[in-house]
Amino acid sequence: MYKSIETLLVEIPTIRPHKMAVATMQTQTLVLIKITTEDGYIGWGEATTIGGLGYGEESPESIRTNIETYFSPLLKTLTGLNVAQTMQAIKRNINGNRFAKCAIQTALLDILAQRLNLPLSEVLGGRLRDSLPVLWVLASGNTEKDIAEAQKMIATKRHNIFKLKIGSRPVEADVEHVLAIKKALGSDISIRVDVNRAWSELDAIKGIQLLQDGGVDLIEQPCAIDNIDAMRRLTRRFDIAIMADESLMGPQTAYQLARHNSASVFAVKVAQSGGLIEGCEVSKIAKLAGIDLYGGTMLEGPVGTIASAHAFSTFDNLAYGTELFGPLLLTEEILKTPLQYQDFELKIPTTAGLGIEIDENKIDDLRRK
Ligand code: MUC
Ligand code: MG
Repeated sequence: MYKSIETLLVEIPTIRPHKMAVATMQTQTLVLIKITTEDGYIGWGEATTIGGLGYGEESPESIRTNIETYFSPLLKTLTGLNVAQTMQAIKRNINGNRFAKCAIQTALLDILAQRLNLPLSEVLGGRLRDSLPVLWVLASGNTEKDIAEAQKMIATKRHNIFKLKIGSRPVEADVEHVLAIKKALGSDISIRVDVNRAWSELDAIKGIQLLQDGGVDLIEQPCAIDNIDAMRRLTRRFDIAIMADESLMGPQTAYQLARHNSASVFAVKVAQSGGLIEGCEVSKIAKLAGIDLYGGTMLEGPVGTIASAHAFSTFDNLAYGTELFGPLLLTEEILKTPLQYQDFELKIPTTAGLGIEIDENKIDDLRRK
């Protein structure tokens, strides 16, 4: 049934250095999966991560090795199964590897949706919207540059919500940086911060108080991944939204975070969840627990971005919008027709499958040989 499963590492420089507490990116390594069926369908998926092993426990190289060594031979033995049965067989045989599982599931759903001649969102239960709000992340590392970048985004109607990457400087210096940007952009512009788990609980108490007083709207992943007790205490202590990002690794952790009241918002990421379907499950857990939703990214290129958009389009409340801007951070386009960003939103394609056309020549030029 499956003729080939290819894993491509595609290197694309970013438009400027992207500075986070966990890594500074100058290039993004897209991990793309291409599945070709015996009857001629092609499905694409993406398993991109951030900063090699700087962000998570899977690297582009480990993802490719694991797909080529374990997933691909197994997939070729699985015939006559639907997507759910295929993923069940994969999960029974392969532990962990959420990013690879997500990419493979995406490619299989892309193929299924093409067979049904439906947009992928319909296979996931049905879209509730045709476009999604998208914020921009200011991470140049320089306050003046960040302000100029944000002002340009607002003037061109690309983004009017901003997330700032902090956590690599002392708390006071970070707070000064954030509040200078907040003041320059004005009270109508929503500013959020992502600490990428850099703070101790005491740092967090100090930083969050100052940021809350300064009019910031949301604090993302202030403390360590496993420290969900600190996240609970911070969520309870402050009025400002506290969002779980790295601590959220699929439905099981979503349930634990919800059960312990350790976040008021979930950043749903399809790769971190282990698949589009699992990302939708995380959204259901949040809904039942009264937790708000935000559509997150692992700074994927257009494949993972649009796959995420199809999944997020099925969420009935996305109170904090999305950060599906990954392709806009890259200097090269790998689609024949770029994704459409306009009026602060990303349009979700209405054609079959993912609804994108990959420029395979471009990928061939950029891929690691
Ligand atoms: C993260 O931690 O949120 C998402 C946007 C961005 O700039 O970095 C990523 C990772
Ligand atoms: Mg984050």
